[in-house]
Parts: sequence; structure tokens; C-alpha cells
Amino acid sequence: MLKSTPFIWKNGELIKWEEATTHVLTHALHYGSAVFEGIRAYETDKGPAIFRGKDHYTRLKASADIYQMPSPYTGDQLLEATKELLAKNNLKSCYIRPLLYYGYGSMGVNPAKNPIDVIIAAWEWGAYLGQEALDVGIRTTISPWQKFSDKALPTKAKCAANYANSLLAKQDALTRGFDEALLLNQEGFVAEGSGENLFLIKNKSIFSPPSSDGALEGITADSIKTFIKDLGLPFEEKHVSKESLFEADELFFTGTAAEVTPICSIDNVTIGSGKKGPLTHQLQQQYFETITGKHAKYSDWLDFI
Ligand code: PPE
Repeated sequence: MLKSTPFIWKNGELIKWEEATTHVLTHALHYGSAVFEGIRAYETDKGPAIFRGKDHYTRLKASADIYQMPSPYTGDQLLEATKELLAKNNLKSCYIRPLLYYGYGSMGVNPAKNPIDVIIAAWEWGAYLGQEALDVGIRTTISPWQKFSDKALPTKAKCAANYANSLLAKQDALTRGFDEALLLNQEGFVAEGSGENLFLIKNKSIFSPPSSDGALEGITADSIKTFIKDLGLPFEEKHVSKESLFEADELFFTGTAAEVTPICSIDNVTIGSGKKGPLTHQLQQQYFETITGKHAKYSDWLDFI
């Protein structure tokens, strides 16, 4: 169960969590006509800070634009609203879910006659795949569900509808006793996890699939790529074949929710040492230090409440 908080922000106001309900004929509930973000805030020595809030709200705007949803609020307004929400809820370390959706008013696929509602909810949410996942790593499987092509749905937009594909893959993985799914695209290259981007390490070089292979342009992945560049490590964006996965020295997932999660096996085949690898460990540590404000170099990424 979600750990509720006193308030949720909706259309410019703070309302009670229990009262943040919606009509059953809300358009988004029927047609997936919603775009959203997942953001985290962490406790730092200078108080709670939202990690890369501006970038998340920029991506929300981009998702909305792709679907021609005019947002009633600017990114800056939503970031301010997020700060107010966290302060009023007295939240320190938490997950933040902004959602822009077509509300109640008319049925039928055409969304245009519905109002656009905006909510921001925040609550305490620990490790997405469990603490052990971060320490030891997770067991993954290659999904029988293919990642949809960007010719079918824009993979760049974080649209609720995309997550039907993720849900099928995740559900299947869990049913078969794995922790998470890896989705391949139509060409057979790795796109991403059900809610994470993938990184591969081979002979001390780091690789990640291009977004054109069906991956969301992850903000966590972008932070990791920045660390890689600043540390002077070799990095290349390239197609990741299924075969190359099994030959990898290390594999890890990134995501706001999943943070930096090592992968220790795929379909019961051990990857590398079968434990968190040294480069994964280094980048994970750098990520945790950065989000908790321990690297002045990346302080621009933090918005204090
Ligand atoms: N790919 C997908 C499909 C995805 O959903 C996410 C985030 C990422 C990659 C990583 O993106 P970023 O968070 O910007 O690094 N998934 C969000 C939702 C997870 C959920 O179960 O809900 C998240 O991590 O917040």
C-alpha cells in the first residue's frame, strides 16, 4: 500500500489525499491519455532537495507537446508547486508523481472536449526493486513482449499508454520468477527495461542503447553519462544485441525509481561475477552521493525546498 501524505496538489490547489479522486468516466482512464513524470527528492545536509526537477518538468512539457496537450502550467510553476507540496507534507526523501491528463467531460477517443487536469502527488517510496536489488543485483529475463516501435507510439513521450507494454513485460517476468524484464525492439536490439534504461560494460568500456532503439531518454541515464564523461571513462551509444548482453562484464539499470540497479543474471545465466561489478559500484556510489548533495560540482541539479 502507498504511504499516504496529507495533501495532493491538483489544478493549483492543495487538496486532501483522500479527496484526490476522479470520475470513472475520466478520459485518461479509458484511453491512456495522460503524460507523467517520476521525480525523487532526497535528504541532504542542507535539507530536502528535488533531483533534476527542471529537467523532469521539461520532459513533461515535451511529452505533452507530442500529444498536443496544452499544459495549463509552466515547468517553473510546477516545480514551485512541488516544493510547496513537499513542504506542506513535511516530506524529506520521497517520490514525486506529476500527471497531466484529460479529465471528465466527454467519451470517445477524441480528447479535445475534455479539460486537462494536472496533479502532483508525493509519498515516501523506498528502493523500487528492494534494497537487496541495489546491493546485490536483480534477476532479469528477456521479455516475450516486444518494445513497441516509435512508429506506433512515440517512445520519447512518457505517456500512460506506453505502460501497457511495460505492464505486460513486468507481469510476465514476475510470473516466471524474475525481478524485471528486458525488452527487445523489432530488430532484436535491447530497448530498455519495463521502467529503466540499460547500461552494459565490456572490457572497461560502457555502452547504452540509443533512444532510437526504443528507450526513453532517461534523466538518470543522462546523469550517469555525465559522470562517465567527467571521470574520463570510455562510453559509446550503440545497438545492444541479445548476444552482447550475455557476454557483458557488468550490466545495470538506471531510473528515477530504480536508481542504479545492478543486473546479476538474465534468464538464469549469470552475468559477469553475478554480483554488483566494480564500475557499476563506482557509478552507483557517485549517483547516491550526488543526489544527497555531496558533490558541489552537480549542485545545479538540486532544488532545495
Ligand atoms: N524507461 C522507462 C520505460 C521508464 O519508465 C523510466 C522511468 C526510465 C526508462 C528511466 O527514466 P528516468 O527516470 O528519467 O531516469 N520510470 C519511472 C516510472 C517507474 C514506475 O514504475 O512508475 C521512474 O523511474 O520514475
